Amino acid sequence: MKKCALLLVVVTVLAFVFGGAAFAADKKIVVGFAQIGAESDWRVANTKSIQDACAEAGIDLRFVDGQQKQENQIKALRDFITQGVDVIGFSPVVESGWDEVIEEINDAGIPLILSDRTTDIKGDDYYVTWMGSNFIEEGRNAGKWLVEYLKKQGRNKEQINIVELQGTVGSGPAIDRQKGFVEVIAENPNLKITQSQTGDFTRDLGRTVMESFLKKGEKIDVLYAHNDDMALGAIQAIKEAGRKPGKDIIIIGIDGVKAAFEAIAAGEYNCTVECNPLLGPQFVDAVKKLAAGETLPKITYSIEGVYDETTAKEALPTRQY
Ligand code: GZL
Repeated sequence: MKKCALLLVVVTVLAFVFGGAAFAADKKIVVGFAQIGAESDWRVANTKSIQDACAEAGIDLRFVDGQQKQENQIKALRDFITQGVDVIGFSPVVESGWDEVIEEINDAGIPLILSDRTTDIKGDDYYVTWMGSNFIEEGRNAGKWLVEYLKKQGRNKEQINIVELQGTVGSGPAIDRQKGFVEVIAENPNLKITQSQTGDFTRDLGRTVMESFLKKGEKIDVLYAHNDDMALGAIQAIKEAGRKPGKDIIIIGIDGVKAAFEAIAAGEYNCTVECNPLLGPQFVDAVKKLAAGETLPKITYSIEGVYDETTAKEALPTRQY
């Protein structure tokens, strides 16, 4: 018996010394996941995907909802270290402010999987793998769709005023979706962003900020929202202002949630750029590969589409989130 115990200690020490995690062969894999919150339909679908995939794989998932507060996520990460979980999964609510706790995770020798959002920490040796979307590409796709749509409408010479609902200030998707969109419209001098403010990725704030945009009384031709939830909230404000969403004001959002497809089918929304939240199976696959000692790719991008009134209605029955 003593020999087995000694062997187990040696294996565990070696695993930590060589920076590997010590997955005990005879027990369930324990994963700590620090989620951002439940701020949008996208996030709710993302959480369900991770929880369902972990349950199906028999993984012991310690799941914490950070309620969109960085301090809650940092506390959860520290708790996972204390619990000695095998793997930590994490979607950082904003890009900065993680250096200290990430160092503690690395010092504890617990492998870190980034899912969805990223941090501004330099280099990529602090995490094992990252899976999610190319947010700059999503912003570019939104801009490209708008340029094409205006061309088809014969409005590519008209001065077009765009209002923008940004995501959570300082978050990867907000920074990069703005970057990608601005890159495309900069090539079209008739397109101008006249008002831009954060709606923090929520419907409520999307509605109230859109109300304030409308109250200014300036010409508004397009709404570009960094997620569908803010756009869906803004649609309420547009209707309350006696305007026709999808007609008087062209509306473009990102995520591809079911409610956006339904709004497009109803003629109240024009385009949604897909951002796949169903990362659970990919996340579990990465955990299993880690436990098997396999190496993982640093980055895995989701494959995503762009949907508008020509495609959304047909795709609606197949949508999973
Ligand atoms: C994008 C994700 C964003 C969604 C929002 O990958 O981080 O957060 O676009 C969600 O709906 O709140």
